[in-house]
Amino acid sequence: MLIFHSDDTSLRRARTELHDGALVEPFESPERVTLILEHLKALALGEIRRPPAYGLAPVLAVHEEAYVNFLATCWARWQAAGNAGEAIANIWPARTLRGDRVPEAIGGQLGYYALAADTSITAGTFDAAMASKDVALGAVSHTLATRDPSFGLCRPPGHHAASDQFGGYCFFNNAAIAAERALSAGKQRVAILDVDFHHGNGTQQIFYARDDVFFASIHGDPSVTFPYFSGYADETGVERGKGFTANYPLPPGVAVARWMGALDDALARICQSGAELLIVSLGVDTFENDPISAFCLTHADFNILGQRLASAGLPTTLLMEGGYAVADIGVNVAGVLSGFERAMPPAVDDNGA
Ligand code: OKP
Ligand code: ZN
Repeated sequence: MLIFHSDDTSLRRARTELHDGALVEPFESPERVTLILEHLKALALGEIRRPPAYGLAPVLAVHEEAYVNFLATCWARWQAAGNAGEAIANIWPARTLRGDRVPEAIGGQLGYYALAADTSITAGTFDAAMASKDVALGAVSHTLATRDPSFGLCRPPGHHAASDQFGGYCFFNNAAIAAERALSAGKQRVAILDVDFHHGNGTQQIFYARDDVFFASIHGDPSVTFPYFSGYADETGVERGKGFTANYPLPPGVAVARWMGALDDALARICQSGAELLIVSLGVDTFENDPISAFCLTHADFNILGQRLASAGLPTTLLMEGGYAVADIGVNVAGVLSGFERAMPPAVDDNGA
């Protein structure tokens, strides 16, 4: 399958992540992409293509302009304010404070636009986020043009990014940007299936009141897992979007058979939804040895995941989200992609033979 990648995703090289009360080296590192790429090359899993630059218009189809401007200028303003470390939020418009005013100073704006303190903003962050969404757009454009599957090696990930919030290592919502492109290319309905360990709160928020994008997510129970305030089973959409969101929260350590059951249910709902395109938010932090997650998928399970995704029979674009067991990340991603190819129906030629 065609693989989309940009070296510019490595422009994000954060030094600090606030984790368990300490500033640590970020889990979401450029090495993740390097290792996946090495592995996909070694297995000759597909041609690797650099996407063109699609500019800001597709970003503004999903994100607020003021938010995009904030991301574009944050690092320069943070430095100009004389701050020594990376830009990390430490105050929010929490429940007892006002959430209806955007402060003027960069420290206040960080809290307004951040949804978590785990994600610093640094010198190359905006450029890497632009490259990441270009990777997603290149991949989905290929699938739209050919109906062939594609894989976008996005980094930073996107599924926690909401219309005007960043966090959980995400800045632009790559899957949402890709879905909007499919709709503007004429698709009537798109499905996004999020199999990352963490709930895709940003993707859910962006499409929560809409019926043109069906969103399903299988993830750690938010009552005990990041992002804590989103991803419960009773979140099913509002207004026109009622019934177009499906959440499958599962307890830490859940048996893989139960996880696969949720996957089958989600895929059945996607097939019933009338979706003409499937976008997979592919996190492999469901792996048994992931350092920040609590599911138990094995190498072999990722291959099965790929096969089941293909069995939906839809034109499919897979976009990279999380996965932090870096020594195994290449094997796990390759497992999904090769499982998908193995289960793909044979190509039908022009005579329908
Ligand atoms: C991003 B993606 C750990 C809690 C915060 C945030 C996890 C972000 C995951 N102390 N960690 O969904 O893989
Ligand atoms: Zn995750």
